[in-house]
Amino acid sequence: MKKTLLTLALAASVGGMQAQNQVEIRRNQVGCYPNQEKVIVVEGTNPEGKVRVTTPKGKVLTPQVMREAVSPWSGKTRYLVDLGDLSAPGRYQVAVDGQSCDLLVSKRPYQDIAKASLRLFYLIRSGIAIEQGGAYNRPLGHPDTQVLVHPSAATDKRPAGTVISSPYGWYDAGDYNKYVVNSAFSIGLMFATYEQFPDYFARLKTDIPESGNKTPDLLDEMMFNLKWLLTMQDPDDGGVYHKLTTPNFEGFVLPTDCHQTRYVVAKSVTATLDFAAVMADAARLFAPYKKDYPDFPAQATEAAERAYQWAKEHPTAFYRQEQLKDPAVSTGTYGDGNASDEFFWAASALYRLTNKSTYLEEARQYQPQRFSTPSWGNVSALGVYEWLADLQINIGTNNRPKEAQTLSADLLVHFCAYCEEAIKGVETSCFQSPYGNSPRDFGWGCLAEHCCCQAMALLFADRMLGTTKYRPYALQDSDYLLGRNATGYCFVTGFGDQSPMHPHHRISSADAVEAPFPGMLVGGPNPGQQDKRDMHNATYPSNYPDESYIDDAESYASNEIAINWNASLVAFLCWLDALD
Ligand code: 9MR
Ligand code: 9MR
Repeated sequence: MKKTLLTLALAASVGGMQAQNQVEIRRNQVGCYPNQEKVIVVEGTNPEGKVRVTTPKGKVLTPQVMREAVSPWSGKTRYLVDLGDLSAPGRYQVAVDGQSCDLLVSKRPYQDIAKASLRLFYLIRSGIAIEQGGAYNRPLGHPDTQVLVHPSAATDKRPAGTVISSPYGWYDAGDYNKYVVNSAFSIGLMFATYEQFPDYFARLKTDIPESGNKTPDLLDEMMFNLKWLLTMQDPDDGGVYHKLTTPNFEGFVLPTDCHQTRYVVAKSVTATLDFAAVMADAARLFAPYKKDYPDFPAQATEAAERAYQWAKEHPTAFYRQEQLKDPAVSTGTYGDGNASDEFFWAASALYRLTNKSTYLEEARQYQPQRFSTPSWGNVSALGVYEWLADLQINIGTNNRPKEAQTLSADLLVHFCAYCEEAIKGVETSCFQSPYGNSPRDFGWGCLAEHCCCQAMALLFADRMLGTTKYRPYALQDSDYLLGRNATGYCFVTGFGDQSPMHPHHRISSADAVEAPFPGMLVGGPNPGQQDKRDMHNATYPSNYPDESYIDDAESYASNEIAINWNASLVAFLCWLDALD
């Protein structure tokens, strides 16, 4: 809809007034656990003596201001109020100066959102008709049964223009392409949580076509993408195409209205190693599900080992999109000029699968010297998680040689150092959370890469150490994500009372349903604003790092959705939900 000058001017003046007078209450809009700290953040007034909490039974409480915090970026003063011990489940009403909101306390506040975060992957499946999506049902689009080999990927046996079939898999994000790096990373991240809670996932049903079989729905969902990934390996040499893509991004149309030719392009060392790692994990994790997937573990093992071998022989085959021609390609790059972390993850996963000492040696060779949260561009944390899980299983046994034990122990030390560092700033933070206190916490995809992945790491640390020390901090990150932040958004679609309605997501924009798919995590505040020049109808409301977010479909740098980001949401929220 085009906005007239008058409405824009009105909005600006109202916005200006709001900035001065409006009292805002920021809180987790989804819900809290009974035994969790319950802090709200008030902006626009000093709420001392003005906060009223009405319990589900009608009792009125008057909590005090705990502290005030001045934003290092905007200079805004905010007041943190600890609502106290609201441990009885139910809906509490919170009022400050004429503003009010509710706060839900529940034994499993994240049950629905955790499930929706995983079910989202069903809704973004490509190459099949969506028939269990309710209002979001749609006919088959992107069959990908006739994909061309791009000149950059040509070999003697598969010259340019060869037609291959490469169906299924998830759409990457707001766009319709399928990228190996991001696909493998996303599955690997969800596998890390799956491995910790197989019983929880055995019970978690997401209402997908495979829900009736003997395999957990999470694994079935992963299989939908793994099937596609297998087709991305060149059967002749074991190398893996970097992506399956149109030359240019499609318009904001439905899958059935997309008509550009799709190509598989150059093989890359990073895609091939991520493929090797995730296939190795999948071979191991699917082994108990022979009834549904009898041949898969052997097939995945062979695919993983061949891919790894190709990568060893092509260690500098980095993806260079600018070199592609006939046609040139302008879609997402997932480019990365350093494969050490991919070698580390792949060697680690292959060692766990095969017990071959060569993989242990390679993993040691590429061992990272510090822990950084997992992202598509730095997958070393997925390697670390392999070793932490391996340690859990094999500790106190003679199953592992000394070198493997030392490696796990070293990585655990770095990992704990990271977690201690992560929680340092909470007492003085603006929103009572470990996430969001450094300018580096904000950027493209930050809510996933920095918020969810940090929180998941904290939960993992508790599990390794047998403590509950880090859990409150992880919960604080969920509070931030779900509304207790500078924008007031609960950043997951379909949840909370102010959540994104206009994500940069082609299907949600082009379909007839007003609400976007539920359960999608948006990228989040991004002061880089790399989309500014492409935005014609909207402007960022602020340049402050933590407020540089706009719920507008034009904003791909702050409001897109993506499989790796949703994977972090699954990994984090399912972990929390599984704990209780
Ligand atoms: O829709 C595209 C999105 O998926 C990507 O993340 C983003 C950055 O590569 O690009 C989007 O496409 C835009 C393109 O880059 C520039 N022209 C406008 C396109 C749609 O907004
Ligand atoms: O998640 C990616 C982010 O880290 C990069 O900064 C950005 C620009 O290269 O690309 C993001 O990935 C996009 C991908 O290239 C295409 N599909 C949409 C992805 C999410 O925006």
